[in-house]
Amino acid sequence: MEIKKRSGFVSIVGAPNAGKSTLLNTLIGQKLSIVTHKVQTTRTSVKGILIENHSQIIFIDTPGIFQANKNLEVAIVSAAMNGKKDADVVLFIVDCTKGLNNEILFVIEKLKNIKIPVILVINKIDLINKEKLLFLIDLYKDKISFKEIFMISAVKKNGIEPLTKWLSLNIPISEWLFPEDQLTDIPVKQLASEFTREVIFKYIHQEIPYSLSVENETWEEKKDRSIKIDQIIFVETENQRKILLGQSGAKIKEISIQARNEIGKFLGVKVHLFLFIKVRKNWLSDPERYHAMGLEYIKK
Ligand SMILES: Nc1nc2c(ncn2[C@@H]2O[C@H](COP(=O)(O)OP(=O)(O)OP(=O)(O)O)[C@@H](O)[C@H]2O)c(=O)[nH]1
Ligand SMILES: [Mg+2]
Repeated sequence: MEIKKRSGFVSIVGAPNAGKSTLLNTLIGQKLSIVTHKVQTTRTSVKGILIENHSQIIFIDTPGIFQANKNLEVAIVSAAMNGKKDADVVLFIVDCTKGLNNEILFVIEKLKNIKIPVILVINKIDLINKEKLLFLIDLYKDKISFKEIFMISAVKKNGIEPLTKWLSLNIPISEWLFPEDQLTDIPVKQLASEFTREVIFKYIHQEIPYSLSVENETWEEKKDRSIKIDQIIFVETENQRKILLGQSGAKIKEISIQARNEIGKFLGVKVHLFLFIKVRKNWLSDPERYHAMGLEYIKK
């Protein structure tokens, strides 16, 4: 009997910080989407492509869904909602340590009437005991009719195989939609600026990461194969610039070293990274900057 090929889109959706990007990276076995302990890390959708037997599963990591207020928040949530529109399966991921809180209920509300099959993936099971987990499954089960429920730890890579197996058998029968060797749709250069943003999220503890963006200014491949990258970090105020710089530029230096290592590791070549901080007042209401990030600017 001829085995049919399958190919389809699986949208990973959930509240902020549920572990969506961690799951994508674990599934693909490579860091494609940045991860931090803070909410609203992911701003645009990132595709990661996995081949499992005869199936090509295209995962879409989306930004967290939450009650958005500011312009940038509205744009990020809109990107998340768009991410699930074209999906063949919606993978709804919850952080089980949160129980069934308002954040999760908010996402459930958004998923209630969709026609696409929804599977529930209960994440971070390394952090709670079995009894509590069983109790939670019952709570979640009542809310939407899920096609299937999985329990995983995206960080510890537990429970991943049954999930990918199920998906490989339940996405549509189709020719593969992407070339066999393609892993992602995120351009390498964009990923490089994302790595810098990730480091800033980790090093700066104020609200600043939420009001900055990182863009590549130049990208120069040298004869010795090393790459010189200039990136601009846009902030909104002079004060934010000062915090990012640190005492005599110590902070930005630390960030730059860390980001250079991350980018170099990913590209597999030596990287010379130069970071520039620019104050651009009101960039958060400048449609151009949103387009540069791959977001749609929606006026609030
Ligand atoms: N203990 C534990 N921590 C996890 C697990 N999965 C993710 N995390 C942590 O949860 C935090 C958030 O992970 P992300 O992958 O950035 O979450 P996200 O859903 O993509 O977040 P946003 O993009 O901000 O919406 C990080 O600190 C992860 O290390 C898990 O299975 N177990
Ligand atoms: Mg994320």
